[in-house]
Amino acid sequence: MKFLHLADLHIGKVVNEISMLDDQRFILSQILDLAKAHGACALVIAGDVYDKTIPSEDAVRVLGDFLTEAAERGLKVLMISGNHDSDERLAFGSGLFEAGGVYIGAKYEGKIRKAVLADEYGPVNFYLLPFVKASLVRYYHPDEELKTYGEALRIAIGAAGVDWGERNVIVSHQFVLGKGDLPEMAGSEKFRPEDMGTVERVGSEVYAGFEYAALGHIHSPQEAGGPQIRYAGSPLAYSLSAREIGQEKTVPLVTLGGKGEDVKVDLLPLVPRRRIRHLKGPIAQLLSQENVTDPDDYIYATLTDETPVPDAMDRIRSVYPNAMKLDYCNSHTRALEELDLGDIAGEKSFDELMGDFYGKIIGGSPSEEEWAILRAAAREAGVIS
Ligand SMILES: [Mn+2]
Repeated sequence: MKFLHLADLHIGKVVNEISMLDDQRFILSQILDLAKAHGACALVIAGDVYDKTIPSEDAVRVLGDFLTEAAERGLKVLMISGNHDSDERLAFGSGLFEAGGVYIGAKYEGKIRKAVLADEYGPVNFYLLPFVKASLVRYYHPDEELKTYGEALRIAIGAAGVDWGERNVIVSHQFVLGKGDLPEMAGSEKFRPEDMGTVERVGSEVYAGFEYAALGHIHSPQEAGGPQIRYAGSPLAYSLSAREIGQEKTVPLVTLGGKGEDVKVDLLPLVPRRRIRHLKGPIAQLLSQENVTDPDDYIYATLTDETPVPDAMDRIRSVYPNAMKLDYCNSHTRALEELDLGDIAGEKSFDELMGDFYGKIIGGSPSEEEWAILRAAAREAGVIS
């Protein structure tokens, strides 16, 4: 049996004020073509289906069209909710959808939903475990001593009645440590690993015994503790972080043989409708004709000109209409980075500091009205009394 592993679609995502819906439609259609070209019979979607708990009408339509198209092509869909999804809303109609081969595990209510597909070797059980917090699992298993997300998963999986003599796949959306290491973030995740308490970190050993663990949550494609425990990563770059710009996004094609046979994972490259690219240099160089390629791409431009360029963004958009972001890197920005704020502040009063700052940035000194606004803000922030 072959299936594609997707995760973190974030349908409806907006990156630097640009809607990704057309890009998402494009990449989802490419994924359907890949499924056909490689003979996959199912799509696994490991959570963060939508970007928001209340998705826009357009986002709902994109998912609806995608599921309909998948079902029309005879593909089964196995989907869970992630922390960005509303479990209740994603669960809507899931009982009905099953007749169309769309299995949704969006809401944990004490038992992991199991969907059974079959191939020439027999059944394959897909355990659809939505994103869960320890408190939710504790609510349904009050007799169990559990504090961490790892313990919660162990208990939830333990209660699922998995037949380890059969082939089993788990779909899960959690913060998983691979062999004790933190996962490598892409930059578009809405959390930082250093903010994740040890309670929320799940050891990859909780997925031991499954033929494959299809994970979601981290947007960089990677293994998490073994070749058959994987983050698919998001299908598109969703941030302008140095790591995610230019990162090749892939979709794992998982091939299951009979019980005990090796599980094969091939990473199929995805080609976005528009790439996000970071260009750096003086504006004249960036916009000179011989340097301009793929003008429809999403451009993040860093200008190295020493003086601010008038109407810089308009000029860039006249060549790159989908430019997303503009900033500068020159001797002034470098000097700012090197400034020691403690040094500058020294023993100066609020009025002296603000006066200096205003003089440097705007020139002159603030008007009485501006002083009133500055002092009101400072009072509110507790800086002055
Ligand atoms: Mn995500």
